[in-house]
Amino acid sequence: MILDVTSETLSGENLQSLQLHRLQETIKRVYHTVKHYKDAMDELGIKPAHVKKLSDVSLLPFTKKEHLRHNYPFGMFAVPTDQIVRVHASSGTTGKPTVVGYTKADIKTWAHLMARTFAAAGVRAGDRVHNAYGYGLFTGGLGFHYGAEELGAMVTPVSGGQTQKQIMLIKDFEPDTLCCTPSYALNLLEASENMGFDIKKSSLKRGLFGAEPWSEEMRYQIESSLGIDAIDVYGLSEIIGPGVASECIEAKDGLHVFEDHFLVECVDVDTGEVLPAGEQGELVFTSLTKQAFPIIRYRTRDISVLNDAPCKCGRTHKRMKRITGRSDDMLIIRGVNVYPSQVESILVKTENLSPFYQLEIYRKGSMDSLEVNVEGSPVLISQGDDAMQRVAQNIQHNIKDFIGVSCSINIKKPGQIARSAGKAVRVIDHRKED
Ligand code: DLL
Repeated sequence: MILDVTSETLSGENLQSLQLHRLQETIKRVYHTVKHYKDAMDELGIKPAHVKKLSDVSLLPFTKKEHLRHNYPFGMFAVPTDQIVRVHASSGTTGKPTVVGYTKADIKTWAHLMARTFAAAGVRAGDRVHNAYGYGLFTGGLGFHYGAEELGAMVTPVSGGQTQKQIMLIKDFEPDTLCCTPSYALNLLEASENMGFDIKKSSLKRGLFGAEPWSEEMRYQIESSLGIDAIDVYGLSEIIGPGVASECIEAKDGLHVFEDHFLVECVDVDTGEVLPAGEQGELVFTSLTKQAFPIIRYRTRDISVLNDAPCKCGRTHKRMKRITGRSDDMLIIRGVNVYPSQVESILVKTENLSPFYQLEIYRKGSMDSLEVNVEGSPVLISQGDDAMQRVAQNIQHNIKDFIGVSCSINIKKPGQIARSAGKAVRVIDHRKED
């Protein structure tokens, strides 16, 4: 079967009329089937018929994570539960997770979008995919799995963990495509070095990385140390899972949003006002084709910038810049806004460090303090305290210069920062423990 990607190059006018038709159908459907949406629209005096053009989407109420929590577990479903064939749930650090559901048709749509994600990254039928995203309630494992199969690739469903075994499977099965979080790619690199295996010389040609923020510098680090192309893949369970937006191998310059299935807006975090392309804000998505769990103007809390300039790959779908971080991950330290990914950019560029790091924030009295824990390379550690102190001072200086915040740096020995098989824990905010 040949993957149909014609919708990726629709002209602006054709794409917009497809989106408007799908938006109107979605609004009509949720208004009549999901109590939350009817109540929220009635409260604003909006009826489905008021949505006459695409920009009328801004008349509709936002949906927030708390609305999904209030309707736990199945209250946001737009079809009877006997039509649901799969549920996933997002991990949520506190309280109940958010539950999402899929009909058979939704699973097909998702597999199709993930097949397009693989194709955009340069994967073709017959290629071999090593899938180390976690299988389970998390959408990563099964999302990538179904997409690879839909494309006609051979998928090894390793899931996360058992890192040494994964290296053995990479050696023996000779995959060309690696799928995992960017931080886990670095774990694999470290494990292969410990096993005396040069992963750069392995069969791997590319990796599809996502599920956590990562910087351009981290991309460079992964590409140069694993000898692969590293492609950014974005999504969230509330919208469908992975398969919401993805980079193309031709440009690797922003992620194309699958606009035939999702309407994207970028809004001011504080006011909710819709921002023009080029301005940084929070991404908001409306699903256009989902049956079981349609979602209207979902506030993702993910910070990005939209770009509607043409891309050299020929796709007409808008691009979003790599995620800077989440609005709720933004640390405010003594009045300075700090995203962990900004610190990452500086650490990864510094010589003689390993890319494993963690930020800890403390409050003593009314004073916040930031501690950056980062592992030194074995070479640096062997050079002793003076050398480590020089590197620490250099990082401190760069963080103050580029981000504007003072911090202390703890250079750790290799292996002292916890490794994760999925999303890395980059921040421990001790202020929240008070
Ligand atoms: O992480 C879905 C996914 C799986 C995407 C595998 C890509 C690859 P959730 O667990 O619901 O779903 O977490 C969604 O993760 O709101 C972002 O904050 C973050 N995130 C996902 N992809 C990226 C990315 C999956 N490429 C949350 N860059 C989102 C930065 C990302 N952050």
